[in-house]
Amino acid sequence: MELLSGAEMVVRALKDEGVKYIYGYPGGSLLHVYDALFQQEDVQHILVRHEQAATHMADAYARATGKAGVALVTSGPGATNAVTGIATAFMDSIPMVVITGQVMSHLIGEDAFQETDMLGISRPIVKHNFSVQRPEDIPGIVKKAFHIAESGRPGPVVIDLPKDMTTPTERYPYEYPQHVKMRSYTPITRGHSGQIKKATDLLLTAKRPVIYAGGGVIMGNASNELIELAQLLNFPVTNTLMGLGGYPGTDRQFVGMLGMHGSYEANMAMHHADLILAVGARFDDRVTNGTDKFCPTAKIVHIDIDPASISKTVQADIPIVGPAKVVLEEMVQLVNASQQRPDAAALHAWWQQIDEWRQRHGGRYRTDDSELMKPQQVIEMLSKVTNGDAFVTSDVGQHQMFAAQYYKFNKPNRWINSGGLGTMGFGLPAAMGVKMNFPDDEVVCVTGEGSIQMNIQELSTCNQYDLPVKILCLNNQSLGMVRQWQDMNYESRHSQSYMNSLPDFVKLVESYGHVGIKVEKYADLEGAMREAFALKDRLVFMDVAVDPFEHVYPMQVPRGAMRDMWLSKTERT
Ligand SMILES: Cc1ncc(C[n+]2csc(CCOP(=O)(O)OP(=O)(O)O)c2C)c(N)n1
Repeated sequence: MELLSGAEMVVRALKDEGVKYIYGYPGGSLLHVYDALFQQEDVQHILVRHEQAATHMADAYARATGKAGVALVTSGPGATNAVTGIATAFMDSIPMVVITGQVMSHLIGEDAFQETDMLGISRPIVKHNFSVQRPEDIPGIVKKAFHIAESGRPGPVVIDLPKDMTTPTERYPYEYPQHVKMRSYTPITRGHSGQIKKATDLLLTAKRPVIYAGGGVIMGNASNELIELAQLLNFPVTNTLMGLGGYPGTDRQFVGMLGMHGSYEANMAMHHADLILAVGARFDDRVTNGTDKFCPTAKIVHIDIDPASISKTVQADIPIVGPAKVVLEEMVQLVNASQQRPDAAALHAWWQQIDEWRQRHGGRYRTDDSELMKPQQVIEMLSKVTNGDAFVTSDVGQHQMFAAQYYKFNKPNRWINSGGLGTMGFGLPAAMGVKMNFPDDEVVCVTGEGSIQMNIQELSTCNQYDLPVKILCLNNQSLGMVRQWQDMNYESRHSQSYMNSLPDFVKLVESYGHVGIKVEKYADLEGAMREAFALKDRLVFMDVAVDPFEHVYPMQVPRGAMRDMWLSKTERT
């Protein structure tokens, strides 16, 4: 058997796991590992400019592919800089393996230089964490880390690696395990047949059904099965922010996103439904609004791979624990085998009602006579110029909601945003992580001038590795989403939400070696965007001035029912 040092084992195990890129930043506790990386070419290391970006790159790779991304950060400040990225992945159930350097084992607990208790810090924001205590355990731990991260309900796994576990002069037999055996961890592989049958019977008697599908459909690779079932039954489908693309955004049966900034028709349909089929969605507070008023007439079927998600905030009438793909497949078979179909007249009336709601609001916004562009117009143009085919990452704020509402995602894994934690600074590194792995696809980061400045240093990484992403900055010169809440709840007292002293973004990106375009008039927008996308090999930053007073609507009234919404600055349901 081959003899390798702990440092070499880390790198070899990643290679044997099929990892091509890892994202990271070196430091004292990882020097042996970095030396091992230097001496091989199979695993390529991407040097970011801040560890947070490394985690977001790994995370976005996972969101686009379903496979765990890998980040490598040093002990102490390197590891704490990665915490936001780990929490971001955790909140959205994203598979990721983060290797954190640690001080020598004998120094742990002594407040050694750059010592941080990463097991303790990361415990509430990881699916699992490991501390390496014997170098010979490294291959098994790496194998388990990937298995845990990617199986069941996915999530981030931290491997804390004391420096003395990687000493180059100490060598041990290396063999990468083929299989994982963990008695205490056996993720479920199929749903309970009796429950699936009961749920399917209920679907076949529904008169006002809605399918509410979340990020679990995307990460569970269940989009095709969702489409098949929805189309077989002619049921309306709404997606959560995390589920967009799980059902085609341009299909007639799609009623838009639901929740706080969901479409009028999606929220109205939810409120009036008699049956809700929730798939890979967790009834979070940004979806349900006041849970005591949530969907008062609906029976709820809830499919989720994580039993802890079921009946956590809203009681399910028929819970089904299992992988979305397998459960939906079984439902499709049962529907196909059944003679029964939902009452056609009732379903027709339901669709008429939904179409009426659609016409009433249908994602409208006002353009006025001024030359100021509306952010919605900019996203609609992006959708047109990229044919709805791009990978779109986003930061957090109004621009994120406009992108979710107005970009029509027809494919899963293409809308990449931080839904659960809402991490400003996610968008650019996420776009980089996707572009690195999908070099022939268009990758656009929709951002705001607030968010982009949280990881703008990564423009340097983009230069080093030739990552020609496009950045679309909806520049409203303010922390728009904060300002909107201040308008709506604090009589427009705009406490600390104006962004003064903004850089000249065009000059800034030029200084990093990229191209900047400023757009101030709608008449110039399409030309500018087409020019940006024509520059295939260049990173282009589009600094687009948009109406600073625009709000995102609909917006649910706090603690109300799904149907309680503001539809504009002056209209309420
Ligand atoms: C790291 C972080 N800090 C603070 C917030 C709170 N927050 C949410 S949206 C927002 C404003 C974002 O401003 P900008 O990026 O300019 O986007 P806009 O809303 O103007 O489109 C803030 C401060 C956050 N989500 N993340």
